[in-house]
Amino acid sequence: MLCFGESLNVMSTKIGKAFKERDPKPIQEEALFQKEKGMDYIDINLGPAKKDGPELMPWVIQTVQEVVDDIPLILDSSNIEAIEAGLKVYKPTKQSPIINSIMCRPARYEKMIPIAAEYKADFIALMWGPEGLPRDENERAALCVELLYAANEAGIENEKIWVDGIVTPVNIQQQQSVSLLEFQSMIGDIAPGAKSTCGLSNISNGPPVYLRPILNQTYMVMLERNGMLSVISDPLDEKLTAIAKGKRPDIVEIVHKAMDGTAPDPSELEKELADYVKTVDVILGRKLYSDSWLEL
Ligand code: THG
Repeated sequence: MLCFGESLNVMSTKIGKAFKERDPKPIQEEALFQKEKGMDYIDINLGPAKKDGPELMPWVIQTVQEVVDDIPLILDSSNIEAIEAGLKVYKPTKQSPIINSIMCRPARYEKMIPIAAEYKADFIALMWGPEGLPRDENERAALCVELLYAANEAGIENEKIWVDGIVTPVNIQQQQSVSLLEFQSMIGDIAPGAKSTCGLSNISNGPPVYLRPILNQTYMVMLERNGMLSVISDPLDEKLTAIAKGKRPDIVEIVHKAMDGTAPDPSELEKELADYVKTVDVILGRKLYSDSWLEL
């Protein structure tokens, strides 16, 4: 599982301030930190950046690449001019940079696909359609086929496209977490050769902070089993990265068993593994979500 560091992010107080004041130090420290934590890509998230995006994105990219030039970058902003300005100054890395993201809305993708093609950038294909979040895996599949067809027509092959079926908070709509798992297992057929990614931490957006890691870790293993290739994740969560990098086969095994319904009863397991079994049941909707699911 590839890990894309999420925390070079305008929503973080420290980084948001550094973006605004054009202070390179916190940004360079964060990039070096993510490298040390084993991140495979760094997501540079400016948010909407409506006003100064086209000036800010190239500045952040150059600031990061001054200290880390061997990790590819992900350009994350809804400001199209900011993305293009960033690609213009991007110092080539072994893997192509990734545009985050192109939505399944013709008015957006008709502008952005030519930019991806011109700069030979990869892009994240976000399954967000004209009516917003798709209702189920079949709507996700229909959006995916439409967007990848448009990209293929422009000469971009599936291998440069990272499909993002969209992770949603488990405490709001459990059914959506299952729908994404279903969609994930369809990608190989509907988009052969395409890669995949997701904003993993979205699943735990809402639940108490101390419960976020177990939700993120469990869902990552479940998604990987269904074909997920990468996650935009929290580099501070060392256990998550360890699981992603194959260092916790015991956790992977218990999650798979829980998915199949063949795990032992949680009462027969040590607490660490029992928590993963309980969390699989919550994500799959076998148990109703409540903040106290681990205590039950
Ligand atoms: N898909 C794609 N790109 C994405 C997302 C996605 N980019 C943005 C987001 N979703 C993924 N990135 C984050 C970044 C931060 C957090 C979650 C997802 C997060 N931050 C903490 C918070 O908000 O509580 C801490 C912020 C802080 O440092 O203060 O949860 O789905 N393609």
